[in-house]
Amino acid sequence: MALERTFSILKPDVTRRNLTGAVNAAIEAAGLRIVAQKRVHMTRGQAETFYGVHRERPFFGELVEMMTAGPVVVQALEGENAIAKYREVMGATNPEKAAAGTIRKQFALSMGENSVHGSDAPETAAQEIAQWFAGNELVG
Ligand code: IDP
Ligand code: MG
Repeated sequence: MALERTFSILKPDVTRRNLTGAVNAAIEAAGLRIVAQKRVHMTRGQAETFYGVHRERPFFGELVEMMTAGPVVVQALEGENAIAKYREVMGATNPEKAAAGTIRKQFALSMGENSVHGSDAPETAAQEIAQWFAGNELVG
């Protein structure tokens, strides 16, 4: 299987509770390598662009508020089958439904404040990485 990259965000509920190291430990324990990482405070415009696919959903306003409420850590992760692997390590969107041992089961507070984002497909992974990182910031 080929080496793949996915895009990750440690959401404001993680930075607020000082859990960035704990979440990164779970990422690395799963065999994913953090090949780019930076802490940013998203603007409303950046959050709206990033989650544009959900613009018509009833939770969109709440989602943008939550993503801009504090700093986040944006990351690119690399590994075998990284996109599916990270979705597995993250767990279900609703933490009550997330499997034992997953990041969301361990750390998420609610459906909204669910600690992490991970890309859902190769096309979105490439777009999301390009939205946040220049080529020379990715060091595998
Ligand atoms: P995902 O993050 O597991 O891919 P998506 O359906 O793409 O889930 O939703 C994006 C994000 O929007 C979720 O991670 C969560 O933060 C938020 N979200 C999704 N559904 C709801 C909801 O019903 N209420 C509040 N926030 C939600
Ligand atoms: Mg999604």
